[in-house]
Amino acid sequence: MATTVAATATIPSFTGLKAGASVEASRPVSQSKVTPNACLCAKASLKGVGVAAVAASASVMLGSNAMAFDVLLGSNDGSLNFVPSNFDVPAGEKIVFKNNAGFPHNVVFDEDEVPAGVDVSKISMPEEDLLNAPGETYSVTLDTKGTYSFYCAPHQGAGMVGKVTVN
Ligand SMILES: [Cu+2]
Repeated sequence: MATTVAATATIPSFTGLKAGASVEASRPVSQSKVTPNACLCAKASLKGVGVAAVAASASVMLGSNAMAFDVLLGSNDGSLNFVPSNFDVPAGEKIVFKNNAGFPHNVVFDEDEVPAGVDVSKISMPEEDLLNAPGETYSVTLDTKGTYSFYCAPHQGAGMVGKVTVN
């Protein structure tokens, strides 16, 4: 497990080093062939591209955070329910279910109470899968408009059910 994580973590820095090395290697060649003024221009435009790329990735991250709708699994007083249990989201907005209290929980969509053509197996957690740790999340994005009912398999009998309307 630790080995896998370490291997994955080295990939981005290796890519970064490679990109940096190729930029450095190309500089002496262009400097020897062009006037000092043109060289300054090339450096300035390279800098501009870097800033633009950083700005673009930052706005993408902000956008995805702003778009998420959060639902707590278990209320703060420990009762077994979704908070909120009945809500609306725009189509395509990410819904993030977050373990809060009284876990383990999960999120299963009711195959009889979703819009026609929606495959519940693609939007549900498997009934036997559970969120066990505090703060653990399950995210789903619903693209088809309509009303969906869902429940927590271990606590459905205790009334841990919910409804989302996608519009
Ligand atoms: Cu539950």
